[in-house]
Amino acid sequence: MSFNFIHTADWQIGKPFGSFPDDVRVLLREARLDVVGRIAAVAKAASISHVLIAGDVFDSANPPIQVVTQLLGRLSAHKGVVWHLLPGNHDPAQSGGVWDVVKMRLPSEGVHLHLTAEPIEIAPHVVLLPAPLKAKALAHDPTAYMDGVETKPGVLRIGFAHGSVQGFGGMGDAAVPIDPSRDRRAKLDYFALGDWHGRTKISDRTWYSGAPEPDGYKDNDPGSVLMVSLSEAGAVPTVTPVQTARYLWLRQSVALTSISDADRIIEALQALEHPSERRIISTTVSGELNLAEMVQLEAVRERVMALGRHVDWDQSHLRLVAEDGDFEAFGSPTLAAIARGLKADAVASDVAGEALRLLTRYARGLGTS
Ligand SMILES: [Mn+2]
Repeated sequence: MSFNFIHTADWQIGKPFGSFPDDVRVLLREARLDVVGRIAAVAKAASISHVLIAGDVFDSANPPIQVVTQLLGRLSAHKGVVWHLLPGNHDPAQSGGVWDVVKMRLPSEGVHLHLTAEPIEIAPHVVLLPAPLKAKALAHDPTAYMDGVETKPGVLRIGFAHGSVQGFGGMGDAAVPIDPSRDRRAKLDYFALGDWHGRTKISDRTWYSGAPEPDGYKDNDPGSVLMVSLSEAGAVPTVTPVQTARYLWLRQSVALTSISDADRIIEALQALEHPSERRIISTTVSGELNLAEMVQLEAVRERVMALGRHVDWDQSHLRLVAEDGDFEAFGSPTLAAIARGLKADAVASDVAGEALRLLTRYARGLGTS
């Protein structure tokens, strides 16, 4: 009895991405919905019918109704794919919450909600053991009941839960403890977990799939789903990651001692295979530059801006090292005096440093941005 399925989690549909400009927020929200189609394509290409979404399907417990209808529309557009949805800590199963809204609009087939901790046979000889969350935090392990669930010999047992595996560095964001030896205790053939947004193998049978579309700069290997093959009860599963992400999120941090160090910023971006229109970049520069270099850095910044769909450029920790003589080139004794004053204050004040940078740009005819 073999069984193949896809394990994914942490879709966080409806995440607002409030710190981004409006146009980018729209793209990032849309990418989270679009990934449904890419996952369905992965399933169909491998003749897989079942997709397990291990919690945090929605970003919040009360999303706007159109977030729910949009997702249900995407899910039901793929005939032949059965989606198994599990509440997580972001979208716990509480009365009057998002799952009541989903239930009322459930398509006639293709979408299964697992709102109670009840084993269910999802295919012949395949039993799913879900551990839905009913609260954002729990003191007890919601998967403990799986140990006592009896199934017939030869039946495949798949655990399905959302939370933090204990003793694994407190990973994940849910305050829900899960015993890392649950797969052995409950004789699970596979344990599909959600919460940690990166792909992580806990044991041969226990995996976090990570989010199929990254939602932040965390360097934890997000952006794929897991294709899982169970050959027979008790056998070690074959787990194959498949990339599904649209956007690559990249955070770079470069300390500059001279302007030539800034080449590293460009080189790192040019080395990426992921196309620039699908990169979300955060670049932080620190260190010290002189006035002429500060002006050259503006050109670097403009090049970087063209190497991503969104670039968050932070140089608030970069210090301008200026000689008083530099300011005489402004051609105005008044401006030079102000610049000298700002330079003295910049030692203790970021605002004075930023004002000096802007004054320098302005005095050199470069505008004030
Ligand atoms: Mn979570």
